[in-house]
Amino acid sequence: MDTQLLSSAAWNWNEALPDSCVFTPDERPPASSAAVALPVIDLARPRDEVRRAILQAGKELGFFQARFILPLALQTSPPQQLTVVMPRARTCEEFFRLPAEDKAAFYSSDEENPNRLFTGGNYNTRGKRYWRDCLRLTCPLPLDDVARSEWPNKPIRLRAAVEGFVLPARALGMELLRLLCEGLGLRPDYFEGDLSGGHVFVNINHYPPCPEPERALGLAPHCDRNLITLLRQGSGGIPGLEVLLCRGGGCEWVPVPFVPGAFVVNLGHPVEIATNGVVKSVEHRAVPDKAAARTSVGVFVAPTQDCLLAPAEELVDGDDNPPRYRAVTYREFMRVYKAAGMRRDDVDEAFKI
Ligand SMILES: O=C(O)CCC(=O)C(=O)O
Repeated sequence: MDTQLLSSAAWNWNEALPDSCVFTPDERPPASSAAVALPVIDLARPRDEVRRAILQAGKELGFFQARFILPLALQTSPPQQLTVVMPRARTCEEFFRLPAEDKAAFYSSDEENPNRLFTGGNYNTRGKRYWRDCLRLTCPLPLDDVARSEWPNKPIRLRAAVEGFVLPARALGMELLRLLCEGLGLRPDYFEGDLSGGHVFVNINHYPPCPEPERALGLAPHCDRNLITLLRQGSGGIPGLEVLLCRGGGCEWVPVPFVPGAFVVNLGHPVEIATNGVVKSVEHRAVPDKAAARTSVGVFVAPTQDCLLAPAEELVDGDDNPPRYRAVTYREFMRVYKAAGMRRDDVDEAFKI
C-alpha cells in the first residue's frame, strides 16, 4: 500500500491495521480525559479584550480557537464572514470523494513538488505509515492564473474554493499577528514584509475511518515551521486534533473539541524565535476515528526563504533578558526542521543560545 492512497476505493476499511501503521503506546500515548479546552476567542469583542486573550493564549498554550467576522477594513465585497468562507472548505473536501483516476495525476511522493497529493507523513517517517492522505497546494502571492492552473480542476469549484478560503484565512492570520504585536508592545506591522511574505500553503488533510485508531496516528507530533496556522478542523463535528500541554512538570495530549464556525489557530516556531520565547510553538498531532472520515483544511502563512529569523530587538534587554535564539535564515531553519523530524525540542535546541 506504499503508494496507494487510503482514500482510493481499492483499500478495504475492514482489513486489520497494517504493521507499518501500528505505533507502540510509547510512540502514541493515549489522550488525556482531562477537560482542558482551548480558549475560544470571539473577534467581535472589544479590541483590548481580544488582544489580551490572544497574548495569554500564545504564552500559555500556543493555541486558541478564533471565531471571526473580519474587521471592516479587511472585508471585500461581499463581506468575508465565516458563513461565506467555511463552506468553501467543504468544497475542498470533495476532492477526496473523486474517483481514483481523477486524483491519480496529482499523486507525487516528491516532497519538493509544490502541488501534490500524497499519503502518510512528511519528513523522516522512519518507515512508519500515517493514516492520512493530503492534498498540499502552494499559493504564491499575488495569486495568478499560472499558479491556479497547477491545482486540480476537479471538483469543478475547487480552484475558486481554495482561493476563496485561503485569502480570507491569511488576512485573518495577519490580523491576529497584529493583535499579538500590540499585546507584546511590538509595532503592529512587525510580522509584515519578509516574515510573512513567503508562499501560502494549504493542506487538505483527509483521515479515513481507521480499524484501530488507538494504535494509529493521522499525523506525527510536530511543531509548525510557518508563522501562523489557521485550521478548519472538519465538517460533521468530528474532532481529531490533539495538542501537547506541558505544565507542572508533566505533559499530556489534549483533544481539541470541534467548535462550529471557528478556526483553530496556532503560532509556529518562527514566532517563538521572534518573541524570544514569550510565545510558545506547541506540538500537536492528529488521530483518526474508527467510524467517520475527517477532512481538515489548514492554511499556513510562511516567511520568505531568505528572511532572517531572530528575536525582536524590542523584546531583548541586555543582561536581564538576553536573546535566547541565534539569528538564522528561514532556509536554514527549514533544513534543520526537516532533519529534526519536526519535533519541538530538537528544533528548539538547534537554535537556542
Ligand atoms: O488535521 C489536523 O487536525 C491537524 C493538521 C496539521 O497539524 C497540519 O496539517 O500540519
